[in-house]
Order: sequence, then structure tokens, then C-alpha cells
Amino acid sequence: MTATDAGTDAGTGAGTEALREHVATQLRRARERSTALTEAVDDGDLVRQHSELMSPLVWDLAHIGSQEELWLVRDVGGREPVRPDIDDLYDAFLHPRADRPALPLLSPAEARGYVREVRDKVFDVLARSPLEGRRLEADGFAFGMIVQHEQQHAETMLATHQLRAGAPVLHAPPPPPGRPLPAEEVLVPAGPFTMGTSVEPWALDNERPAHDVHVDAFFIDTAPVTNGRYAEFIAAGGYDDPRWWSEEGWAHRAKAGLTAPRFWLRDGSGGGTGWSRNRFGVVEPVPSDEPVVHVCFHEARAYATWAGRRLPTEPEWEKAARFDPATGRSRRYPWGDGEPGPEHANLGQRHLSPAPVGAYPAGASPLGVHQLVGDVWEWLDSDFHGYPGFRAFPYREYSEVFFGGDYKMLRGGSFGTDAAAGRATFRNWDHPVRRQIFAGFRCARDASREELA
Ligand code: AVJ
Ligand code: FE
Repeated sequence: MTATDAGTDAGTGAGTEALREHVATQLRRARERSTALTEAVDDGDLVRQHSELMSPLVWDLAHIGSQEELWLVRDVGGREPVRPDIDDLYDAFLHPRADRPALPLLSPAEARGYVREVRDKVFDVLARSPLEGRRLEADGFAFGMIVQHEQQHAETMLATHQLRAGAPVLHAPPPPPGRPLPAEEVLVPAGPFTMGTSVEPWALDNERPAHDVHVDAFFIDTAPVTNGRYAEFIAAGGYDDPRWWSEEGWAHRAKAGLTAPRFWLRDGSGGGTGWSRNRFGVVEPVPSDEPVVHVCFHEARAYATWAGRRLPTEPEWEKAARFDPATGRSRRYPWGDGEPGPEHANLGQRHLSPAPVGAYPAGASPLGVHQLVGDVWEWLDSDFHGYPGFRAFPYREYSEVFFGGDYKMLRGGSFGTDAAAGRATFRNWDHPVRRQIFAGFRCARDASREELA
């Protein structure tokens, strides 16, 4: 076995002081983003429930502070609790999202004051932590976990913004232009590769440990499925033909009345795809060459079946994203081991939509697969389980309690995912019916005997 798992020092260069500076920068970046997302709307919009699927924005904000208090102030810092009285209010397991608006939540002003107070203490804890020793503190793991937690909730808040009615309040430049790709699909050769990681310092428990997986030869699309292609599926009557849908998917399609991706509107103008969409309050024609977004797993699977193809499995996706045939190594990212830059991937809410196909040639994998990271989360035909040797750390409720549940895997991150959670080992999951997340998909197929000869 030649496969190995790329190592890193959290991108900080050597040295505890450099790591401390890196942690501080990441904490500040996360807070700038959640602040912007919660300052973009008035107090009414912060406490309102914009969808049964989501929490009020002010719940997310205080929950971010509550998790930070729990792990960094109390556990790492060993300090007195700041607000032990509100632990239960912001425990995601005690109150489903639909019930959260009725709770006696902190007001917007109180929530802002709370997260500021916690953060002040955290900078003090950071200044004193050795950033080594106990596993929670080694390499700044607990701080990295909290950075990722805040960034994940920032993406959730971005999805809440997409569900909010009314005039646009978020603004960003358009993504870079697309360009034609040399091929529509590439062959990923049969053989083992290293999946997951044992050395990435801020990897979460479900990404661990690194382990070798054999993957049969398969073809994978070089880009996610576009709006233009998806509109062809709709025009061909794809939503009305049970042949393309699983039994469960067909039943859901009927019950939920699905006819097109969420936020699409029939367009009277007759141009382009024949559809328009509402994107963060802007109604605009659906661009043909962008990855489709806001489809559920069942729609993705139906499209793939209609197209004579299938969704990739999770090991297939990760092999396409990380495996370097020249060295046999698994990389941290499709383009190599270096941190994502604006030339590599559409991450971090730099833009408010996926980028057209071909917009990130510098982000392609060694096998020539584009836009695996960023743009849209990709639905996969795999369920959520722990890797062999999985151990919950530091708490079972991040991953383990979801293993074996009604979830499908999502990989690669979206335009709303921060780079802190954009590494190619990062695993996401959701119910197969969910459409408010920034999820699309790409297709794959088995390689035939003739094609391999
Ligand atoms: C990994 C995105 C499914 O948002 O439910 C946030 C991340 N866990 N707070 C979620 C998470 C605890 C989680 N997902
Ligand atoms: Fe959370």
C-alpha cells in the first residue's frame, strides 16, 4: 500500500505563537461574518422564524456564543460559567428548530452582548493556553472546532437569509466567468486510496481515522450538473415519470408537490432556461451554466437515473477529490495541500451564488475534476456512518448520534462554506428531502469492461 494521508500544521508554519495568531485571525473572521449576517436585518427579522426549517437568526447567534462558552471558557479555560442559566435554551437537542421562536430567547441586544462577553474571555483563554498537551488543546483543536462551528452556523444563517422574504440586504460581486472544460467526464482508475485523515489537526471526529479503501474504476463528471441540464430534465417530464425516481423519492415528490428546484419560478420571458429564480431577494433569469442548487437528494438521484447515470458514492467522491495518481497520496484539497485561495474555489460567501462551470481551473484535481470544493454541496449515494476505528471526540452529539439515521452524505462545501470547513475530508449530511441547503450534485457511472481494456 503506497497511499498516505497528507500532513499539515494547520497552515500556520511552525511555532506556538504563529498558531496563536492563526487561531485569533480565524476567530475574528468567523465573528465578522456572523456579525454581518445579523446586522444586515432589523430586530424583527432577527427574532422572526423565516421558515419552519430554520431557527430565528438570533437563536443561531446566541447558540454560537453558548458553544464557545461551553468549550473554550469553561472546558479549556476552566473559568466560571458566564450564563449557566441559558445552557438549555441553546441546546440544539432540547428544542427542535420549529419550537425555538417560542422560547424566552435573549433579545438581539442581549445576544450581541453575550457573544461579545464570551469572546473577550476566549481571547484571554487563548493567550494562556499552551496549545499543546491535552488533546482538546493540542494544535488549538478546540479553538478550531469552535471556529468551524461558528462558520457552519454562518452558512445556516445564510440559508435563512435565502428563505427570508423581502428586499435584498446581502451584496457581493458576481463569481468569475466560466470556460469550456476539455472533457465532460474522466476515468478514476481502480485501486485503493487513503480516505479520511489522522493528521489534519482541525479535522473533526467523523473525518478520522485515515484508512485505505478500494474503489472500482468509475467515471465521474468533471463538473456539477448545471441549471441548463437540469431544466432539460424538467422539460422532458422528469418530475412526472416514476421510472426515474426511487419509491421513496416518488412518494416524496408527490407529497411535497415538487416540480423544480426550490426558489425557481416559471419565467414568462421565454429566454434561456425558461425559468427565473429568487436569489437572496433578487429575481433573475436562471443562468444555464451554473451548477444547479436547492435540489434534494431525491431530485438529484432522479436526474442521474434519467441521464442514464448515478450519483457517486462517498469514497468515489473523496478519491476523485484527493487521490494523486502520480504519488499515490491523498491530498488535503483537489489542487494540493495549500489553503484555498480565491483562484481555487468559490468558498466563504465571497459570492452569493455558485460560479459557472470552468470558473476555477486552478482548483481542479490531478485527474481533471473541477469545482469539487466550493460552489455547491454535492449529494452522494451514501449514508452516514463512522469510519473503521471511529471514536467520538470531543462529544457524541456532533457526529455519532446521527450515524445510521435518515441522512445522505454531502461533500465539497458551497459558496457559503468557509475555507475553515472546506478541506476535502470534511463530511456533511442531511435528510434526503432537504432543499434549503446550498446543495447540488454531479453524476458518475460504472466503467465498462471494454472501456477498461
Ligand atoms: C454538520 C452541518 C449537519 O448544522 O446541523 C452545527 C453542524 N453541529 N452545530 C448542523 C453543526 C452542531 C451540523 N452539520
Ligand atoms: Fe451548533
